[in-house]
Amino acid sequence: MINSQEKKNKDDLLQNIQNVEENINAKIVEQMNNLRSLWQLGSQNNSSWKRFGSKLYYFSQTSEPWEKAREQCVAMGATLAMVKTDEQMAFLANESTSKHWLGLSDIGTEGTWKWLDGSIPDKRLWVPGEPNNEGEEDCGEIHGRLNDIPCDLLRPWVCEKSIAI
Ligand code: MMA
Ligand code: CA
Repeated sequence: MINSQEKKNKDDLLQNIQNVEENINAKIVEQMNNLRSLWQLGSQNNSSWKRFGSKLYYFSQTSEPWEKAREQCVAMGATLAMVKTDEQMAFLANESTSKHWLGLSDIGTEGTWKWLDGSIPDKRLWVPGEPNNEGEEDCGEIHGRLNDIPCDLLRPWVCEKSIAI
C-alpha cells in the first residue's frame, strides 16, 4: 500500500521521464533534418544548395511571382532568403547571376519593410536610393544589394535553411 505522498513522487518521476523522452525525440528529429540537409548538399555535385556559414542556399532555375516563390521555398522545408549581414549579402550577390527574390516585403504596411521573420532590414543593405516604390513596389529582390519591385514580376528566387551542426 503506497500513501498519497509516495504516489505523487511516483507521478512526478514518470512525468520527468516523459519530458526527458520528448526532449530526446525533438533532438533526434532536429539532427535527422540536419543530416538530410547535409546529404542534399554533399551527395549531388549538381546540387543547387550552397553552404555559407550555418545556412544552405538554393538558387531556383525558374522564375515566379514573389508569393509563388515564397511557397516554393516552404515546400522545400525552407524560406525565401533573409540577409542579415554584409557577409551574407556579399555571398548572395556573388552567387546570384541575375536578380532574385528574397524574403522581403512591405505587403503588411506600405513603407515598412520586413524580412519574413518580422525583422527590419539593415538600411545599409539597400541599393542607394531604394526602396523607391516606383509605381507600386512591395517585394524585395537582390540586385547587387536590395531593391523593391512589383510582387507580380517573374524572378528566380533564393531559398535558405539553417543547419545547426
Ligand atoms: C527600375 C526598377 C526599380 C528601381 C529602378 C532604379 C526603372 O525601374 O528596378 O525598382 O528602383 O529601376 O533605377
Ligand atoms: Ca525600386
